[in-house]
Amino acid sequence: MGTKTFAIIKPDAVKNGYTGKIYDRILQAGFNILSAKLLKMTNEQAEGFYNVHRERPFFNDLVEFMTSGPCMVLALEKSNAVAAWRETIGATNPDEAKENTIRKDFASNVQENAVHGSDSDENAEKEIAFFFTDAELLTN
Ligand code: IDP
Ligand code: MG
Repeated sequence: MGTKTFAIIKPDAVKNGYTGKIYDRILQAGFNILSAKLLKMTNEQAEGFYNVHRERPFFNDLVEFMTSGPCMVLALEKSNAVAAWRETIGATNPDEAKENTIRKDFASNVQENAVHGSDSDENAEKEIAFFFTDAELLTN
């Protein structure tokens, strides 16, 4: 299992003032932060990042949401990072998320669900490379 995953503190969470609280959850859960930056996604970035969802009915709304304000993108490190981070964030729909998960505590709804997490080691690598150069990632 890989040691890296990719996370986003999404525009709803930044706008609602949860950036610090979510950053704290990341550290509490034992992740090392290899890199982080605040940015406002362009349409091109959001469409590229979510390209796998292009045919889904919610795609246009998702792109509009992800470009609606600043977000924080992060490269995270931990053993079994992808599964560990998915466990920490909870189900896509906050109504189905377990207690004490980030989405349970900070998400507004199934679209504005506070955070992103990669779903596989392969996608984690691609997603990290989408937003960070190798030189921007801490090496231990
Ligand atoms: P994930 O973020 O838990 O991996 P995905 O199915 O990959 O969930 O969907 C990507 C993102 O698209 C979700 O985090 C959410 O913001 C949005 N999304 C997913 N399903 C729906 C939906 O049914 N309605 C509106 N937005 C959705
Ligand atoms: Mg996904």
